[in-house]
Amino acid sequence: MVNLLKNYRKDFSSKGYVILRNWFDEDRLNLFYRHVLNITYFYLLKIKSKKNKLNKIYKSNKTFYQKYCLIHDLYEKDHKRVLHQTQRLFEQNLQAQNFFNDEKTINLFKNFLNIHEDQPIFFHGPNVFANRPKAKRLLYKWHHEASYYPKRQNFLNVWLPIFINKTSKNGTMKIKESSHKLKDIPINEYVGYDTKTLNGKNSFYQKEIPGEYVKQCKTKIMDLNVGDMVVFDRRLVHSSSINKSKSYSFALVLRVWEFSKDFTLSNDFGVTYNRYSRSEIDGHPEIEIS
Ligand SMILES: O=C(O)CCC(=O)C(=O)O
Ligand SMILES: [Fe+2]
Repeated sequence: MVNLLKNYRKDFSSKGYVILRNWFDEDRLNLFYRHVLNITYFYLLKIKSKKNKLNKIYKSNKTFYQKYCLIHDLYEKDHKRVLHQTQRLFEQNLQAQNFFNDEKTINLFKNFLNIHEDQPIFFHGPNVFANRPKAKRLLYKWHHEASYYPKRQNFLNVWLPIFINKTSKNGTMKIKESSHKLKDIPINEYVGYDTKTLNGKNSFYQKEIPGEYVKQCKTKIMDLNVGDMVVFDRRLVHSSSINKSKSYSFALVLRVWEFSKDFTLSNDFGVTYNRYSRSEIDGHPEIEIS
């Protein structure tokens, strides 16, 4: 294990990411799926008008994956925001966080963070990232996590497929190999994915790194099976991709952080320099500069 860890660390520093194959077993994943479904079910039960349909799905003999997809279909049209809230609930749930809580995984995280085993680490997440067939509204352009958490100098991104494997067809994440070593890359801020979704109410806030600044880095498609996980550097550039298949795909995302390198005493992982309101951001997805 010690030698293996050394090799992982080497890859992590040179390429900015490491893929850990078969890291989680089936029992652990199934237990986690049960928590995901239960948290989602009991939360959405509060919406009266959909209660009967929700109960029918929950009590059916379908798989966790099928039920979770049907639930998404049921709330996607009229209750986008509530659905999104459920995906952010897991970060406040002990059983969901426990998915990552074993000695092997914690040691790996501390090793990648380059800290002593006694030094504490913290979880920001996990959250579920849903990739709905053909939907662009909730996809991320090229970006790195460092710009979303500007005061945090030492943290990891963890990403893994849940329920079904991620492939180039069903909307997986793409990364730019070794892009964590790039310096002075510009960031374009706006809300939406393209001109059609620009300023869309329920769209993501983009801190896009324009593609031309990372074109020299090799693009790697995260073709990962359920049970695999990728851990990547906070500066590694990555993006979503469109789900061209007919079924949903889902990822579980987590940030693992520690505070020893940060010039802040805030206990808020997401503390920023300034808070602008979204309407004051003068960005646009189609800015071109010469
Ligand atoms: O899964 C995706 O499409 C993007 C996820 C992402 O940006 C992240 O985990 O930081
Ligand atoms: Fe990201």
